[in-house]
Amino acid sequence: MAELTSIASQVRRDIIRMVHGANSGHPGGSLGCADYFTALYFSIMKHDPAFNMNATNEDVFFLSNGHISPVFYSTLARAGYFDIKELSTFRKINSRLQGHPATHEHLPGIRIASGSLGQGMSVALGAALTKKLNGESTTVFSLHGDGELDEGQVWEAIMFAAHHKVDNLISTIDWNHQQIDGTIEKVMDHGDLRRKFEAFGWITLEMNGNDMEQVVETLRAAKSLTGQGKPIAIMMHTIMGKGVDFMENDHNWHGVAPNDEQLAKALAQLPETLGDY
Ligand SMILES: Cc1ncc(C[n+]2csc(CCOP(=O)(O)OP(=O)(O)O)c2C)c(N)n1
Ligand SMILES: [Mg+2]
Repeated sequence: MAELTSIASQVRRDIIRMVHGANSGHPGGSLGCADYFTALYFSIMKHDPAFNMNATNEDVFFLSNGHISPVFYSTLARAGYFDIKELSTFRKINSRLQGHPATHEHLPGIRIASGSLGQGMSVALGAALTKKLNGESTTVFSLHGDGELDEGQVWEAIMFAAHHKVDNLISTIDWNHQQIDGTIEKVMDHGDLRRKFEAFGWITLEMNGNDMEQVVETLRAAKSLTGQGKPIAIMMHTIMGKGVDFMENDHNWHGVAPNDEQLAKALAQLPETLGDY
């Protein structure tokens, strides 16, 4: 557990340094999801950093809220998909690390373009059904922002998944109660998300997404619930900007880069554990 927590600290440093280096990007949601990504790629998923697009006999992850690409790129690099030095090219011209992930750049670990919100669950369903047809006993994971649930396509996918008994899919909702223009409650109140997923026929779990032990335990529990005829959703409580005190719980850090002074303040709060890129 201590090792995972220390990896997550480095991922958070990478996020801050990448967004500062590009002077643009999305630190808030990225910081909030750093523990989830670390647990997934360093403990939960069966995956191979010698990347192949088809992911045959591997677990597979789809990021639907593509704007939090910094946490995805850092995790992939730290897990060995590509050289950590490439993180310094984030959002630069001709970089493989574009602001929103795309397959065009052929960055190892990226299997779909995302950033146009609402589409990732549909893609994850396709992959999950394919794996079932192929007789694989692997799991498909997906991550979605809570603000992203304003997109109608997600609810079509939620219905489809239950109807077609896609029970090898674990979709996590980053329930940070923040989105681009303010709180979820102010922009579009979802009410009780967990009860909604249950009403749509999913098995649901809930966790503190910023408590590594809980994240690992809940993801393990979710994996053990696959194969029971129902898709699985995890309501993940996170804090936008987690780990950097002046960014926490503030939607203004959804998509703004820290200046030099803010960078120094942030890095002072995040121990360098694996070595900066
Ligand atoms: C289809 C679509 N509509 C609107 C946007 C603009 N947009 C980017 S992020 C965002 C808010 C998303 O909220 P959430 O998923 O909760 O992200 P968080 O702020 O928590 O990181 C919006 C509306 C988009 N990227 N795609
Ligand atoms: Mg949100």
